[in-house]
This record gives sequence, structure tokens and C-alpha cells, in this order.
Amino acid sequence: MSSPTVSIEGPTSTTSEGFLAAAKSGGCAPSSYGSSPTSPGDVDPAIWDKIKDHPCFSEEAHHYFARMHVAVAPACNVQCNYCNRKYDCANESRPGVVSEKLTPDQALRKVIAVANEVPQLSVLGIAGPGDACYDWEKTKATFDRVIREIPDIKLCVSTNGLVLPDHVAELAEMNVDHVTITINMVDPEVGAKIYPWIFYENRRYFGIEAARILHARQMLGLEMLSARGILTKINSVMIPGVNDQHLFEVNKMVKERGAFLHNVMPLISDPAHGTHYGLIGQRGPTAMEMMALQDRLEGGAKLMRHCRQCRADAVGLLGEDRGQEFTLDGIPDGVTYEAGKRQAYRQVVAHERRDHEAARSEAIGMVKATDSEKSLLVAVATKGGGRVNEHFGHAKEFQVYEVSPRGISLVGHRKVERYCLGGGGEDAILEGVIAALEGIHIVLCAKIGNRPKERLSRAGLRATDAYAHDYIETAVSALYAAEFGIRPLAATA
Ligand code: CLF
Ligand code: SF4
Repeated sequence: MSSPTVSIEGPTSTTSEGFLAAAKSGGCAPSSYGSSPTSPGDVDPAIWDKIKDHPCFSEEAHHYFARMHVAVAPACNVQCNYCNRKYDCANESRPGVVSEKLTPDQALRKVIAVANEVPQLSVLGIAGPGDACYDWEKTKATFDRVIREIPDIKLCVSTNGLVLPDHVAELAEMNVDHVTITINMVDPEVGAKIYPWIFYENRRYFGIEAARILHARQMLGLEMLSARGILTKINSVMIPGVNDQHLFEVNKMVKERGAFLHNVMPLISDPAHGTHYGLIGQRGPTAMEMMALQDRLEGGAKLMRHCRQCRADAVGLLGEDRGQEFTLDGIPDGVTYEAGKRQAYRQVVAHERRDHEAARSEAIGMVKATDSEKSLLVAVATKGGGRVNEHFGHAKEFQVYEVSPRGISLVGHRKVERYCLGGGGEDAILEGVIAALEGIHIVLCAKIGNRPKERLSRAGLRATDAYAHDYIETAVSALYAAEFGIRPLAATA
């Protein structure tokens, strides 16, 4: 086996020095209050140990670690009004997307191929299309095969919860310690507006009766998982006018039953997807409505605010999708697992994390020590490692940080179309980027040209590359200091 080559931004550079240099010179990251844990001090050490490499359950881990999904369990026992079964399960995945469906043997081949090439890989998830617990034999067969070959990969399951209680004991036996349940309601009257029917114990149920059964099974499944120490994330789809206000009750009830995180996701509704909601014109929330609801939910169950509603066959860090690099037809039959790259990468991350944690603590300490009442929303262009390291024109998303005397917190992200396609930027795309950055005060990036900077300025948006390659928290705290006349920190960790 040749010596492993790893980098914080991908599989191309070499040693830990190379990794650090790449992170500082190439391309982005976070910290928080109220949202998913970002440092060992935020949670019990045993829990931190479980989540520290899981990019969805720990916001901090999402700067370093990647997940992959395999679409092996397409059957479903529930109908959601935001789902068209031609596409992936919209409870955990981006609507309107069709994923490559695999048998358990094909899934094993794909996981090995990805593990050999993507050193950041830490989690294998089954997240649709369909329900991982209803299509249980395929889920189990896939996990059994993968864990035999790659024992240190974390297994993760997403489910609508209807038959979850029947499989909790097996999930525990298989060491699945991260489970997501989609819970959109705790009141069957609300549920009847979201679920037209369910299929349970060989019978179809409709309306309120269906929602009542689904609710009871979801609560039972959550309680059973909590009793076994399996960490649970609750996904709720925010549907304006249907369950947006009701999500306070959902948050309260799942917290009482031991949910670890609550992930409120926006409804994505498009008539072209052929869903009931799409066809009747039910709208999804705006980015600002989402943020406002999440802000009001602070103080209840901890919120996940870095979800990207990824595909059911997604591969890579949460903000990226490398799935197209690993389609089945490009993977040899006899592929075997080589652990070297992943092990080397973990050593590199352990080192980088110590530096980042020290920089984050210093930055947060500084903003908390101010007597300012002000807050800023900062959009950051980043490509991994927790640094301001992406060019404005290359960004496909901006991570949104709020900085205030309460601290520095990742509060969401804004997806955009890449502005610079080579040979200059497209004005129409830039207008779309400006619209996506509604409510943002300042944009941080590694590089920005005069033309987009001036256009942003005319729209009331400031942008700067003065903090290129700094840790995000360091950059954001320095910006806050400069903005409100407080003594700044040293610029780079
Ligand atoms: Fe996949 Fe889900 Fe596991 Fe993560 S995704 S099964 S918990 S490994 Fe993560 Fe993707 Fe959001 Fe899901 S960003 S859609 S929350
Ligand atoms: Fe669709 Fe998932 Fe709902 Fe099933 S549980 S109807 S696959 S969104």
C-alpha cells in the first residue's frame, strides 16, 4: 500500500503540515450558543465521544468529517404531503432528487470505494428513499456487511418512526447510536394536514386516525431509544400555516422524551415535483422566517442549524456532494478496504482541532466580554477546516454566523449559484446571490473582485477578504471588534 495522502480539504495533500497549510491557504468554518454542541465542554464526555466525529450531531465535526448515504431501502409505509415517491424521502433529503438505488452488496462496494478515497468519511447513513425501518431487512443486511469490513464507521438511520419501536433492540445490538425521527406534529389534528394515510399492521389508516397512530409510535420509539442511550435527532419540516407555530409543542415534547437535537428544516415545495403541497401551492418558509422560528425555539431542545437537506445518496462534507464521483459503474467488483488514509486523517484532525478550539474560546471570550448590545449577521465563504478560505465567486453556499455579546454561533446557511464560472462573473447570478443574502450585514471571503464588491455595496451589503484564511470565529470576533470599537484579537491562530 502506498503511503496515505490526506488533507483537511480533500484527499490530495500529504502530512499534517500539508493539511494545516492547505487549510490556511485554500479555501473555510464555526461556534455557538443553544445549537448543536461545538466543544467537549458543551456536553457530557461520553456523549462528546459519540458525536465528535459525526458531522450532523456535532456542528464542530461538520468542518472535518463527512457522511455518505446509501439508498438501499426504497419501500415506505407513510404518505407525506411533501413527498412524491418518484423521488427521495423528503424527510431527510432534498426533494425532487432521484438517488442511485443499491442492493446491500452494491452498497458495500460503494462504501469501501468511498472510504478509500474520502479520508473524512466517518458516518454511513440510510436516509431514504423510503423508510429504513420499514424496509428493515435491506437496512440490516447493509449495516452487517459494512461493519464487518470497516468496524470504526458510525451507522446512522433516518426513519418516519412508524415501525421504529419494532427495531430498537436490533439497532442497539448493531451499535447504531445515532437515529433520526421525522416528527412534524404532536397533535393528530395537525398531523391530518400533513399525512393523508399510513400503512400499519397490514391496514391502511387515513386522516386523524392515521396521525394518532403515527404520533403514538413516534413517541414510543423516541422513548425506547432514549432509554438505551441511543442519540436521537428529530427532524421537523416547517410548513408555514400548517405546523410552524405547532413546532414549539413538538420541540417541548421531544425534549421531555430525551431528544438530543431538533432539526427544523424548510419545506421545499415545487409544483414540478408533483407533491400534494407543490400542486396546491403550499409555500415553504423564507430564510428569514426559518431563522426567526429557530431563534424563538432557542432554550428548548438543542437545535441543529447546519443541516443541508442532502441527497439520499450524498457523499462528502455536508456542504458538498461528491456522489457523482462514486457511481456503481465506476467501482471495480473486487474493491478492498484500505484503512491508511482515514487513520492518517484522524491524526491530522486531532492536531488541528486543538488549535481551532483554543482560537474559538479566545474569540468567544472576547465578544462575551464586551458591553456592546449589538449583533451582526456575517456570511462566510468556506470550503472546510473552519476557516474563511473560499473565494466569493466560487462559493456555492455561505455559512451564516451571528455574533453578539452572547457569543458566536452558526445560525444557518444560504445556498447560492456559483457566481464566477471562469472568465468573469454573471450579473444575473450575482443578483441571485444578493437576494439569497437577505438580512446579512457583512460577507467574509478569501478573495473578492472590485466589481462584485461594488455591486454588493450598492445593495447595502459589505464584503471583505481582509480575514482570508483565519479561523472563522477569530475573523468574526475581529470584525465585531472593529465594528464596535472593541480591542481586536490577533488575526490568525
Ligand atoms: Fe445522514 Fe441524517 Fe445520519 Fe446525517 S444527514 S442519516 S443524521 S448521516 Fe445531516 Fe444531511 Fe441534514 Fe440529514 S445534513 S439531511 S441532518
Ligand atoms: Fe416520502 Fe419519506 Fe414521507 Fe415516505 S416517509 S412518504 S419516503 S417523505
